[in-house]
Amino acid sequence: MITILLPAYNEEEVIEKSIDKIFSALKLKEDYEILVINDGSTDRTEEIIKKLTKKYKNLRYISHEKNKGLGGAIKTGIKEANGRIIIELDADMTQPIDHVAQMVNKIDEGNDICIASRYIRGGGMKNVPLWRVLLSKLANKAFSIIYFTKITDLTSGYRAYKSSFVKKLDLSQNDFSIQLEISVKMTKNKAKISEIPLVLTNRSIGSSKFNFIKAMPKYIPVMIKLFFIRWS
Ligand SMILES: Nc1nc2c(ncn2[C@@H]2O[C@H](COP(=O)(O)OP(=O)(O)OP(=O)(O)O)[C@@H](O)[C@H]2O)c(=O)[nH]1
Ligand SMILES: [Mg+2]
Repeated sequence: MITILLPAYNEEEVIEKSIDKIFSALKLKEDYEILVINDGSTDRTEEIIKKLTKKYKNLRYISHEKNKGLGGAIKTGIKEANGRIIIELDADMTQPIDHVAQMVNKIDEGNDICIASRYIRGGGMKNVPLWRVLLSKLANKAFSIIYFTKITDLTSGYRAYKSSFVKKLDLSQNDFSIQLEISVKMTKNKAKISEIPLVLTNRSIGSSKFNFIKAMPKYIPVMIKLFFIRWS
């Protein structure tokens, strides 16, 4: 069994399309479940997912009463996932679903994590505003040096984990920095790491939950904390 983990916060415009797309396009040799973490959405996200559970028996969801943030949602998802492999994916259809089979293969080859990376050959971003491209590129370059890791895209939200490995990590971040935290802790714990190229497209449905101005000041203490964890 494989778990497709979808964190969703106020995604009423895209969540149905996203789930329909996965169930129609994803062909795996093994059973899979979609696990949606509805993170205290205040729009119709929960109502839509609930309706879809009648259509798809392999769709499960967990709702947080209040919004905990992306990290809070990912932590719940990792804990509750039944799969031997967990594939984490954004709910906004910006990442092509057809990479999943390849990522499953990478885990089956003995890797503990496979990241869909924008920064290896063949990867990139399409229609994403230039300031975000440059900022993300620069930050990830710096992260891979500071944390001395093979991972080139430490903040990618599209990745596969060997369940037993990621479930053992002690995770604490509740916001977008959870991706960085997992990347650094995987490295620290000597995980076998692999990457495949990802071409990320800009979100065309719904609205972005990433607020750079809000996120940046919170990121700095996390970066420092992770530095000490990495080198302790
Ligand atoms: N559970 C949960 N999910 C969240 C939260 N914030 C964002 N997400 C989800 O995390 C994923 C990534 O958020 P996005 O808004 O797409 O952020 P982004 O990919 O950096 O930016 P855009 O694609 O430009 O919007 C989406 O599936 C969101 O629904 C949150 O507070 N809780
Ligand atoms: Mg997105």
